[in-house]
Amino acid sequence: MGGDTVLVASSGGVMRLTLNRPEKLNAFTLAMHAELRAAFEAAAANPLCRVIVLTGAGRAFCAGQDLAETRPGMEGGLADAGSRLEQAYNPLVKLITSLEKPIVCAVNGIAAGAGANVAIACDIVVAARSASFLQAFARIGLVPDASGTWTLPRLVGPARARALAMLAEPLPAETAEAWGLIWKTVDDDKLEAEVSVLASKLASAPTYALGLTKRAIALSSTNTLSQQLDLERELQRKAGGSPDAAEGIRAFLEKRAPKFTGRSA
Ligand code: T3D
Repeated sequence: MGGDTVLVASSGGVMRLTLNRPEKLNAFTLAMHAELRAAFEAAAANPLCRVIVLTGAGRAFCAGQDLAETRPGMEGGLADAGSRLEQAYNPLVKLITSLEKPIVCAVNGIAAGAGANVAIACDIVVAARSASFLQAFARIGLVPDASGTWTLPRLVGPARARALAMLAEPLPAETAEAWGLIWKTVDDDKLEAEVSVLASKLASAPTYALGLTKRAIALSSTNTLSQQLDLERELQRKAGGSPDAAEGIRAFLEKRAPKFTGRSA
């Protein structure tokens, strides 16, 4: 699995996906989208995979859409920029946000355009201190996509979302952390080690319960409190019936560390 533009490596329950066009700052092409989707689908289907780490090769995380592939014709603008969203970005974001396993994004350098928005669509975002997040769209006459107009205001509030999108200035990783856009910032030379510790921890966590947790948090954006309470009741029924819940509670009572399998039954 994987290909030239997305490297895939699996070990100890962790599937690591590396965007691999470093000479073009890992800008997305349709070929890269196809490889990335296939890798996420494989991660979803493989019970041995309990956490996915997404990162970039070289000095950048991802510079968004490859503008050489987008290239407008001589006359007017793009023929149909919406079709690329329909074909590539929207399915990718839906896959990431509906995949019921934790996805960690290790932002190793600049994340621009759709690259920034794919990063913040992941569950836990850890960035190198030198990284930044750039809503580059206004610089080229486009609107934020890859769920940016949905995710940004929810994470940082509408005032900051509007300024980030309209001014298209890079947001340093530390500010992104302070504003709640990402989980945390670490020193550049510690990124790999910190993400590896985090991924190992998640790989031995109760994966089924984490997946249901992800579902509940996603649905909270449209549910009323009453609907959310009903949802929690249903999901707790499912989680409570899993072998990991029995193991977690037994381990607590026996004063030992739990050994979770990640399975639903
Ligand atoms: O239909 C549709 O396409 C709609 C979909 C839209 C989704 C989007 O993501 S739109 C937003 C697209 N992304 C951008 O506008 C960002 C473009 N890149 C930049 O602004 C800058 O590269 C950065 C600020 C990210 C980094 O700047 P810097 O100075 O560190 O690097 P650089 O020199 O600009 O880039 C290094 C190389 O990567 C360079 O190639 P070269 O000249 O050495 O051969 C550059 O052209 C290439 N590169 C960087 N970003 C892209 C890219 N090539 C193609 N597409 C890119 N997005």
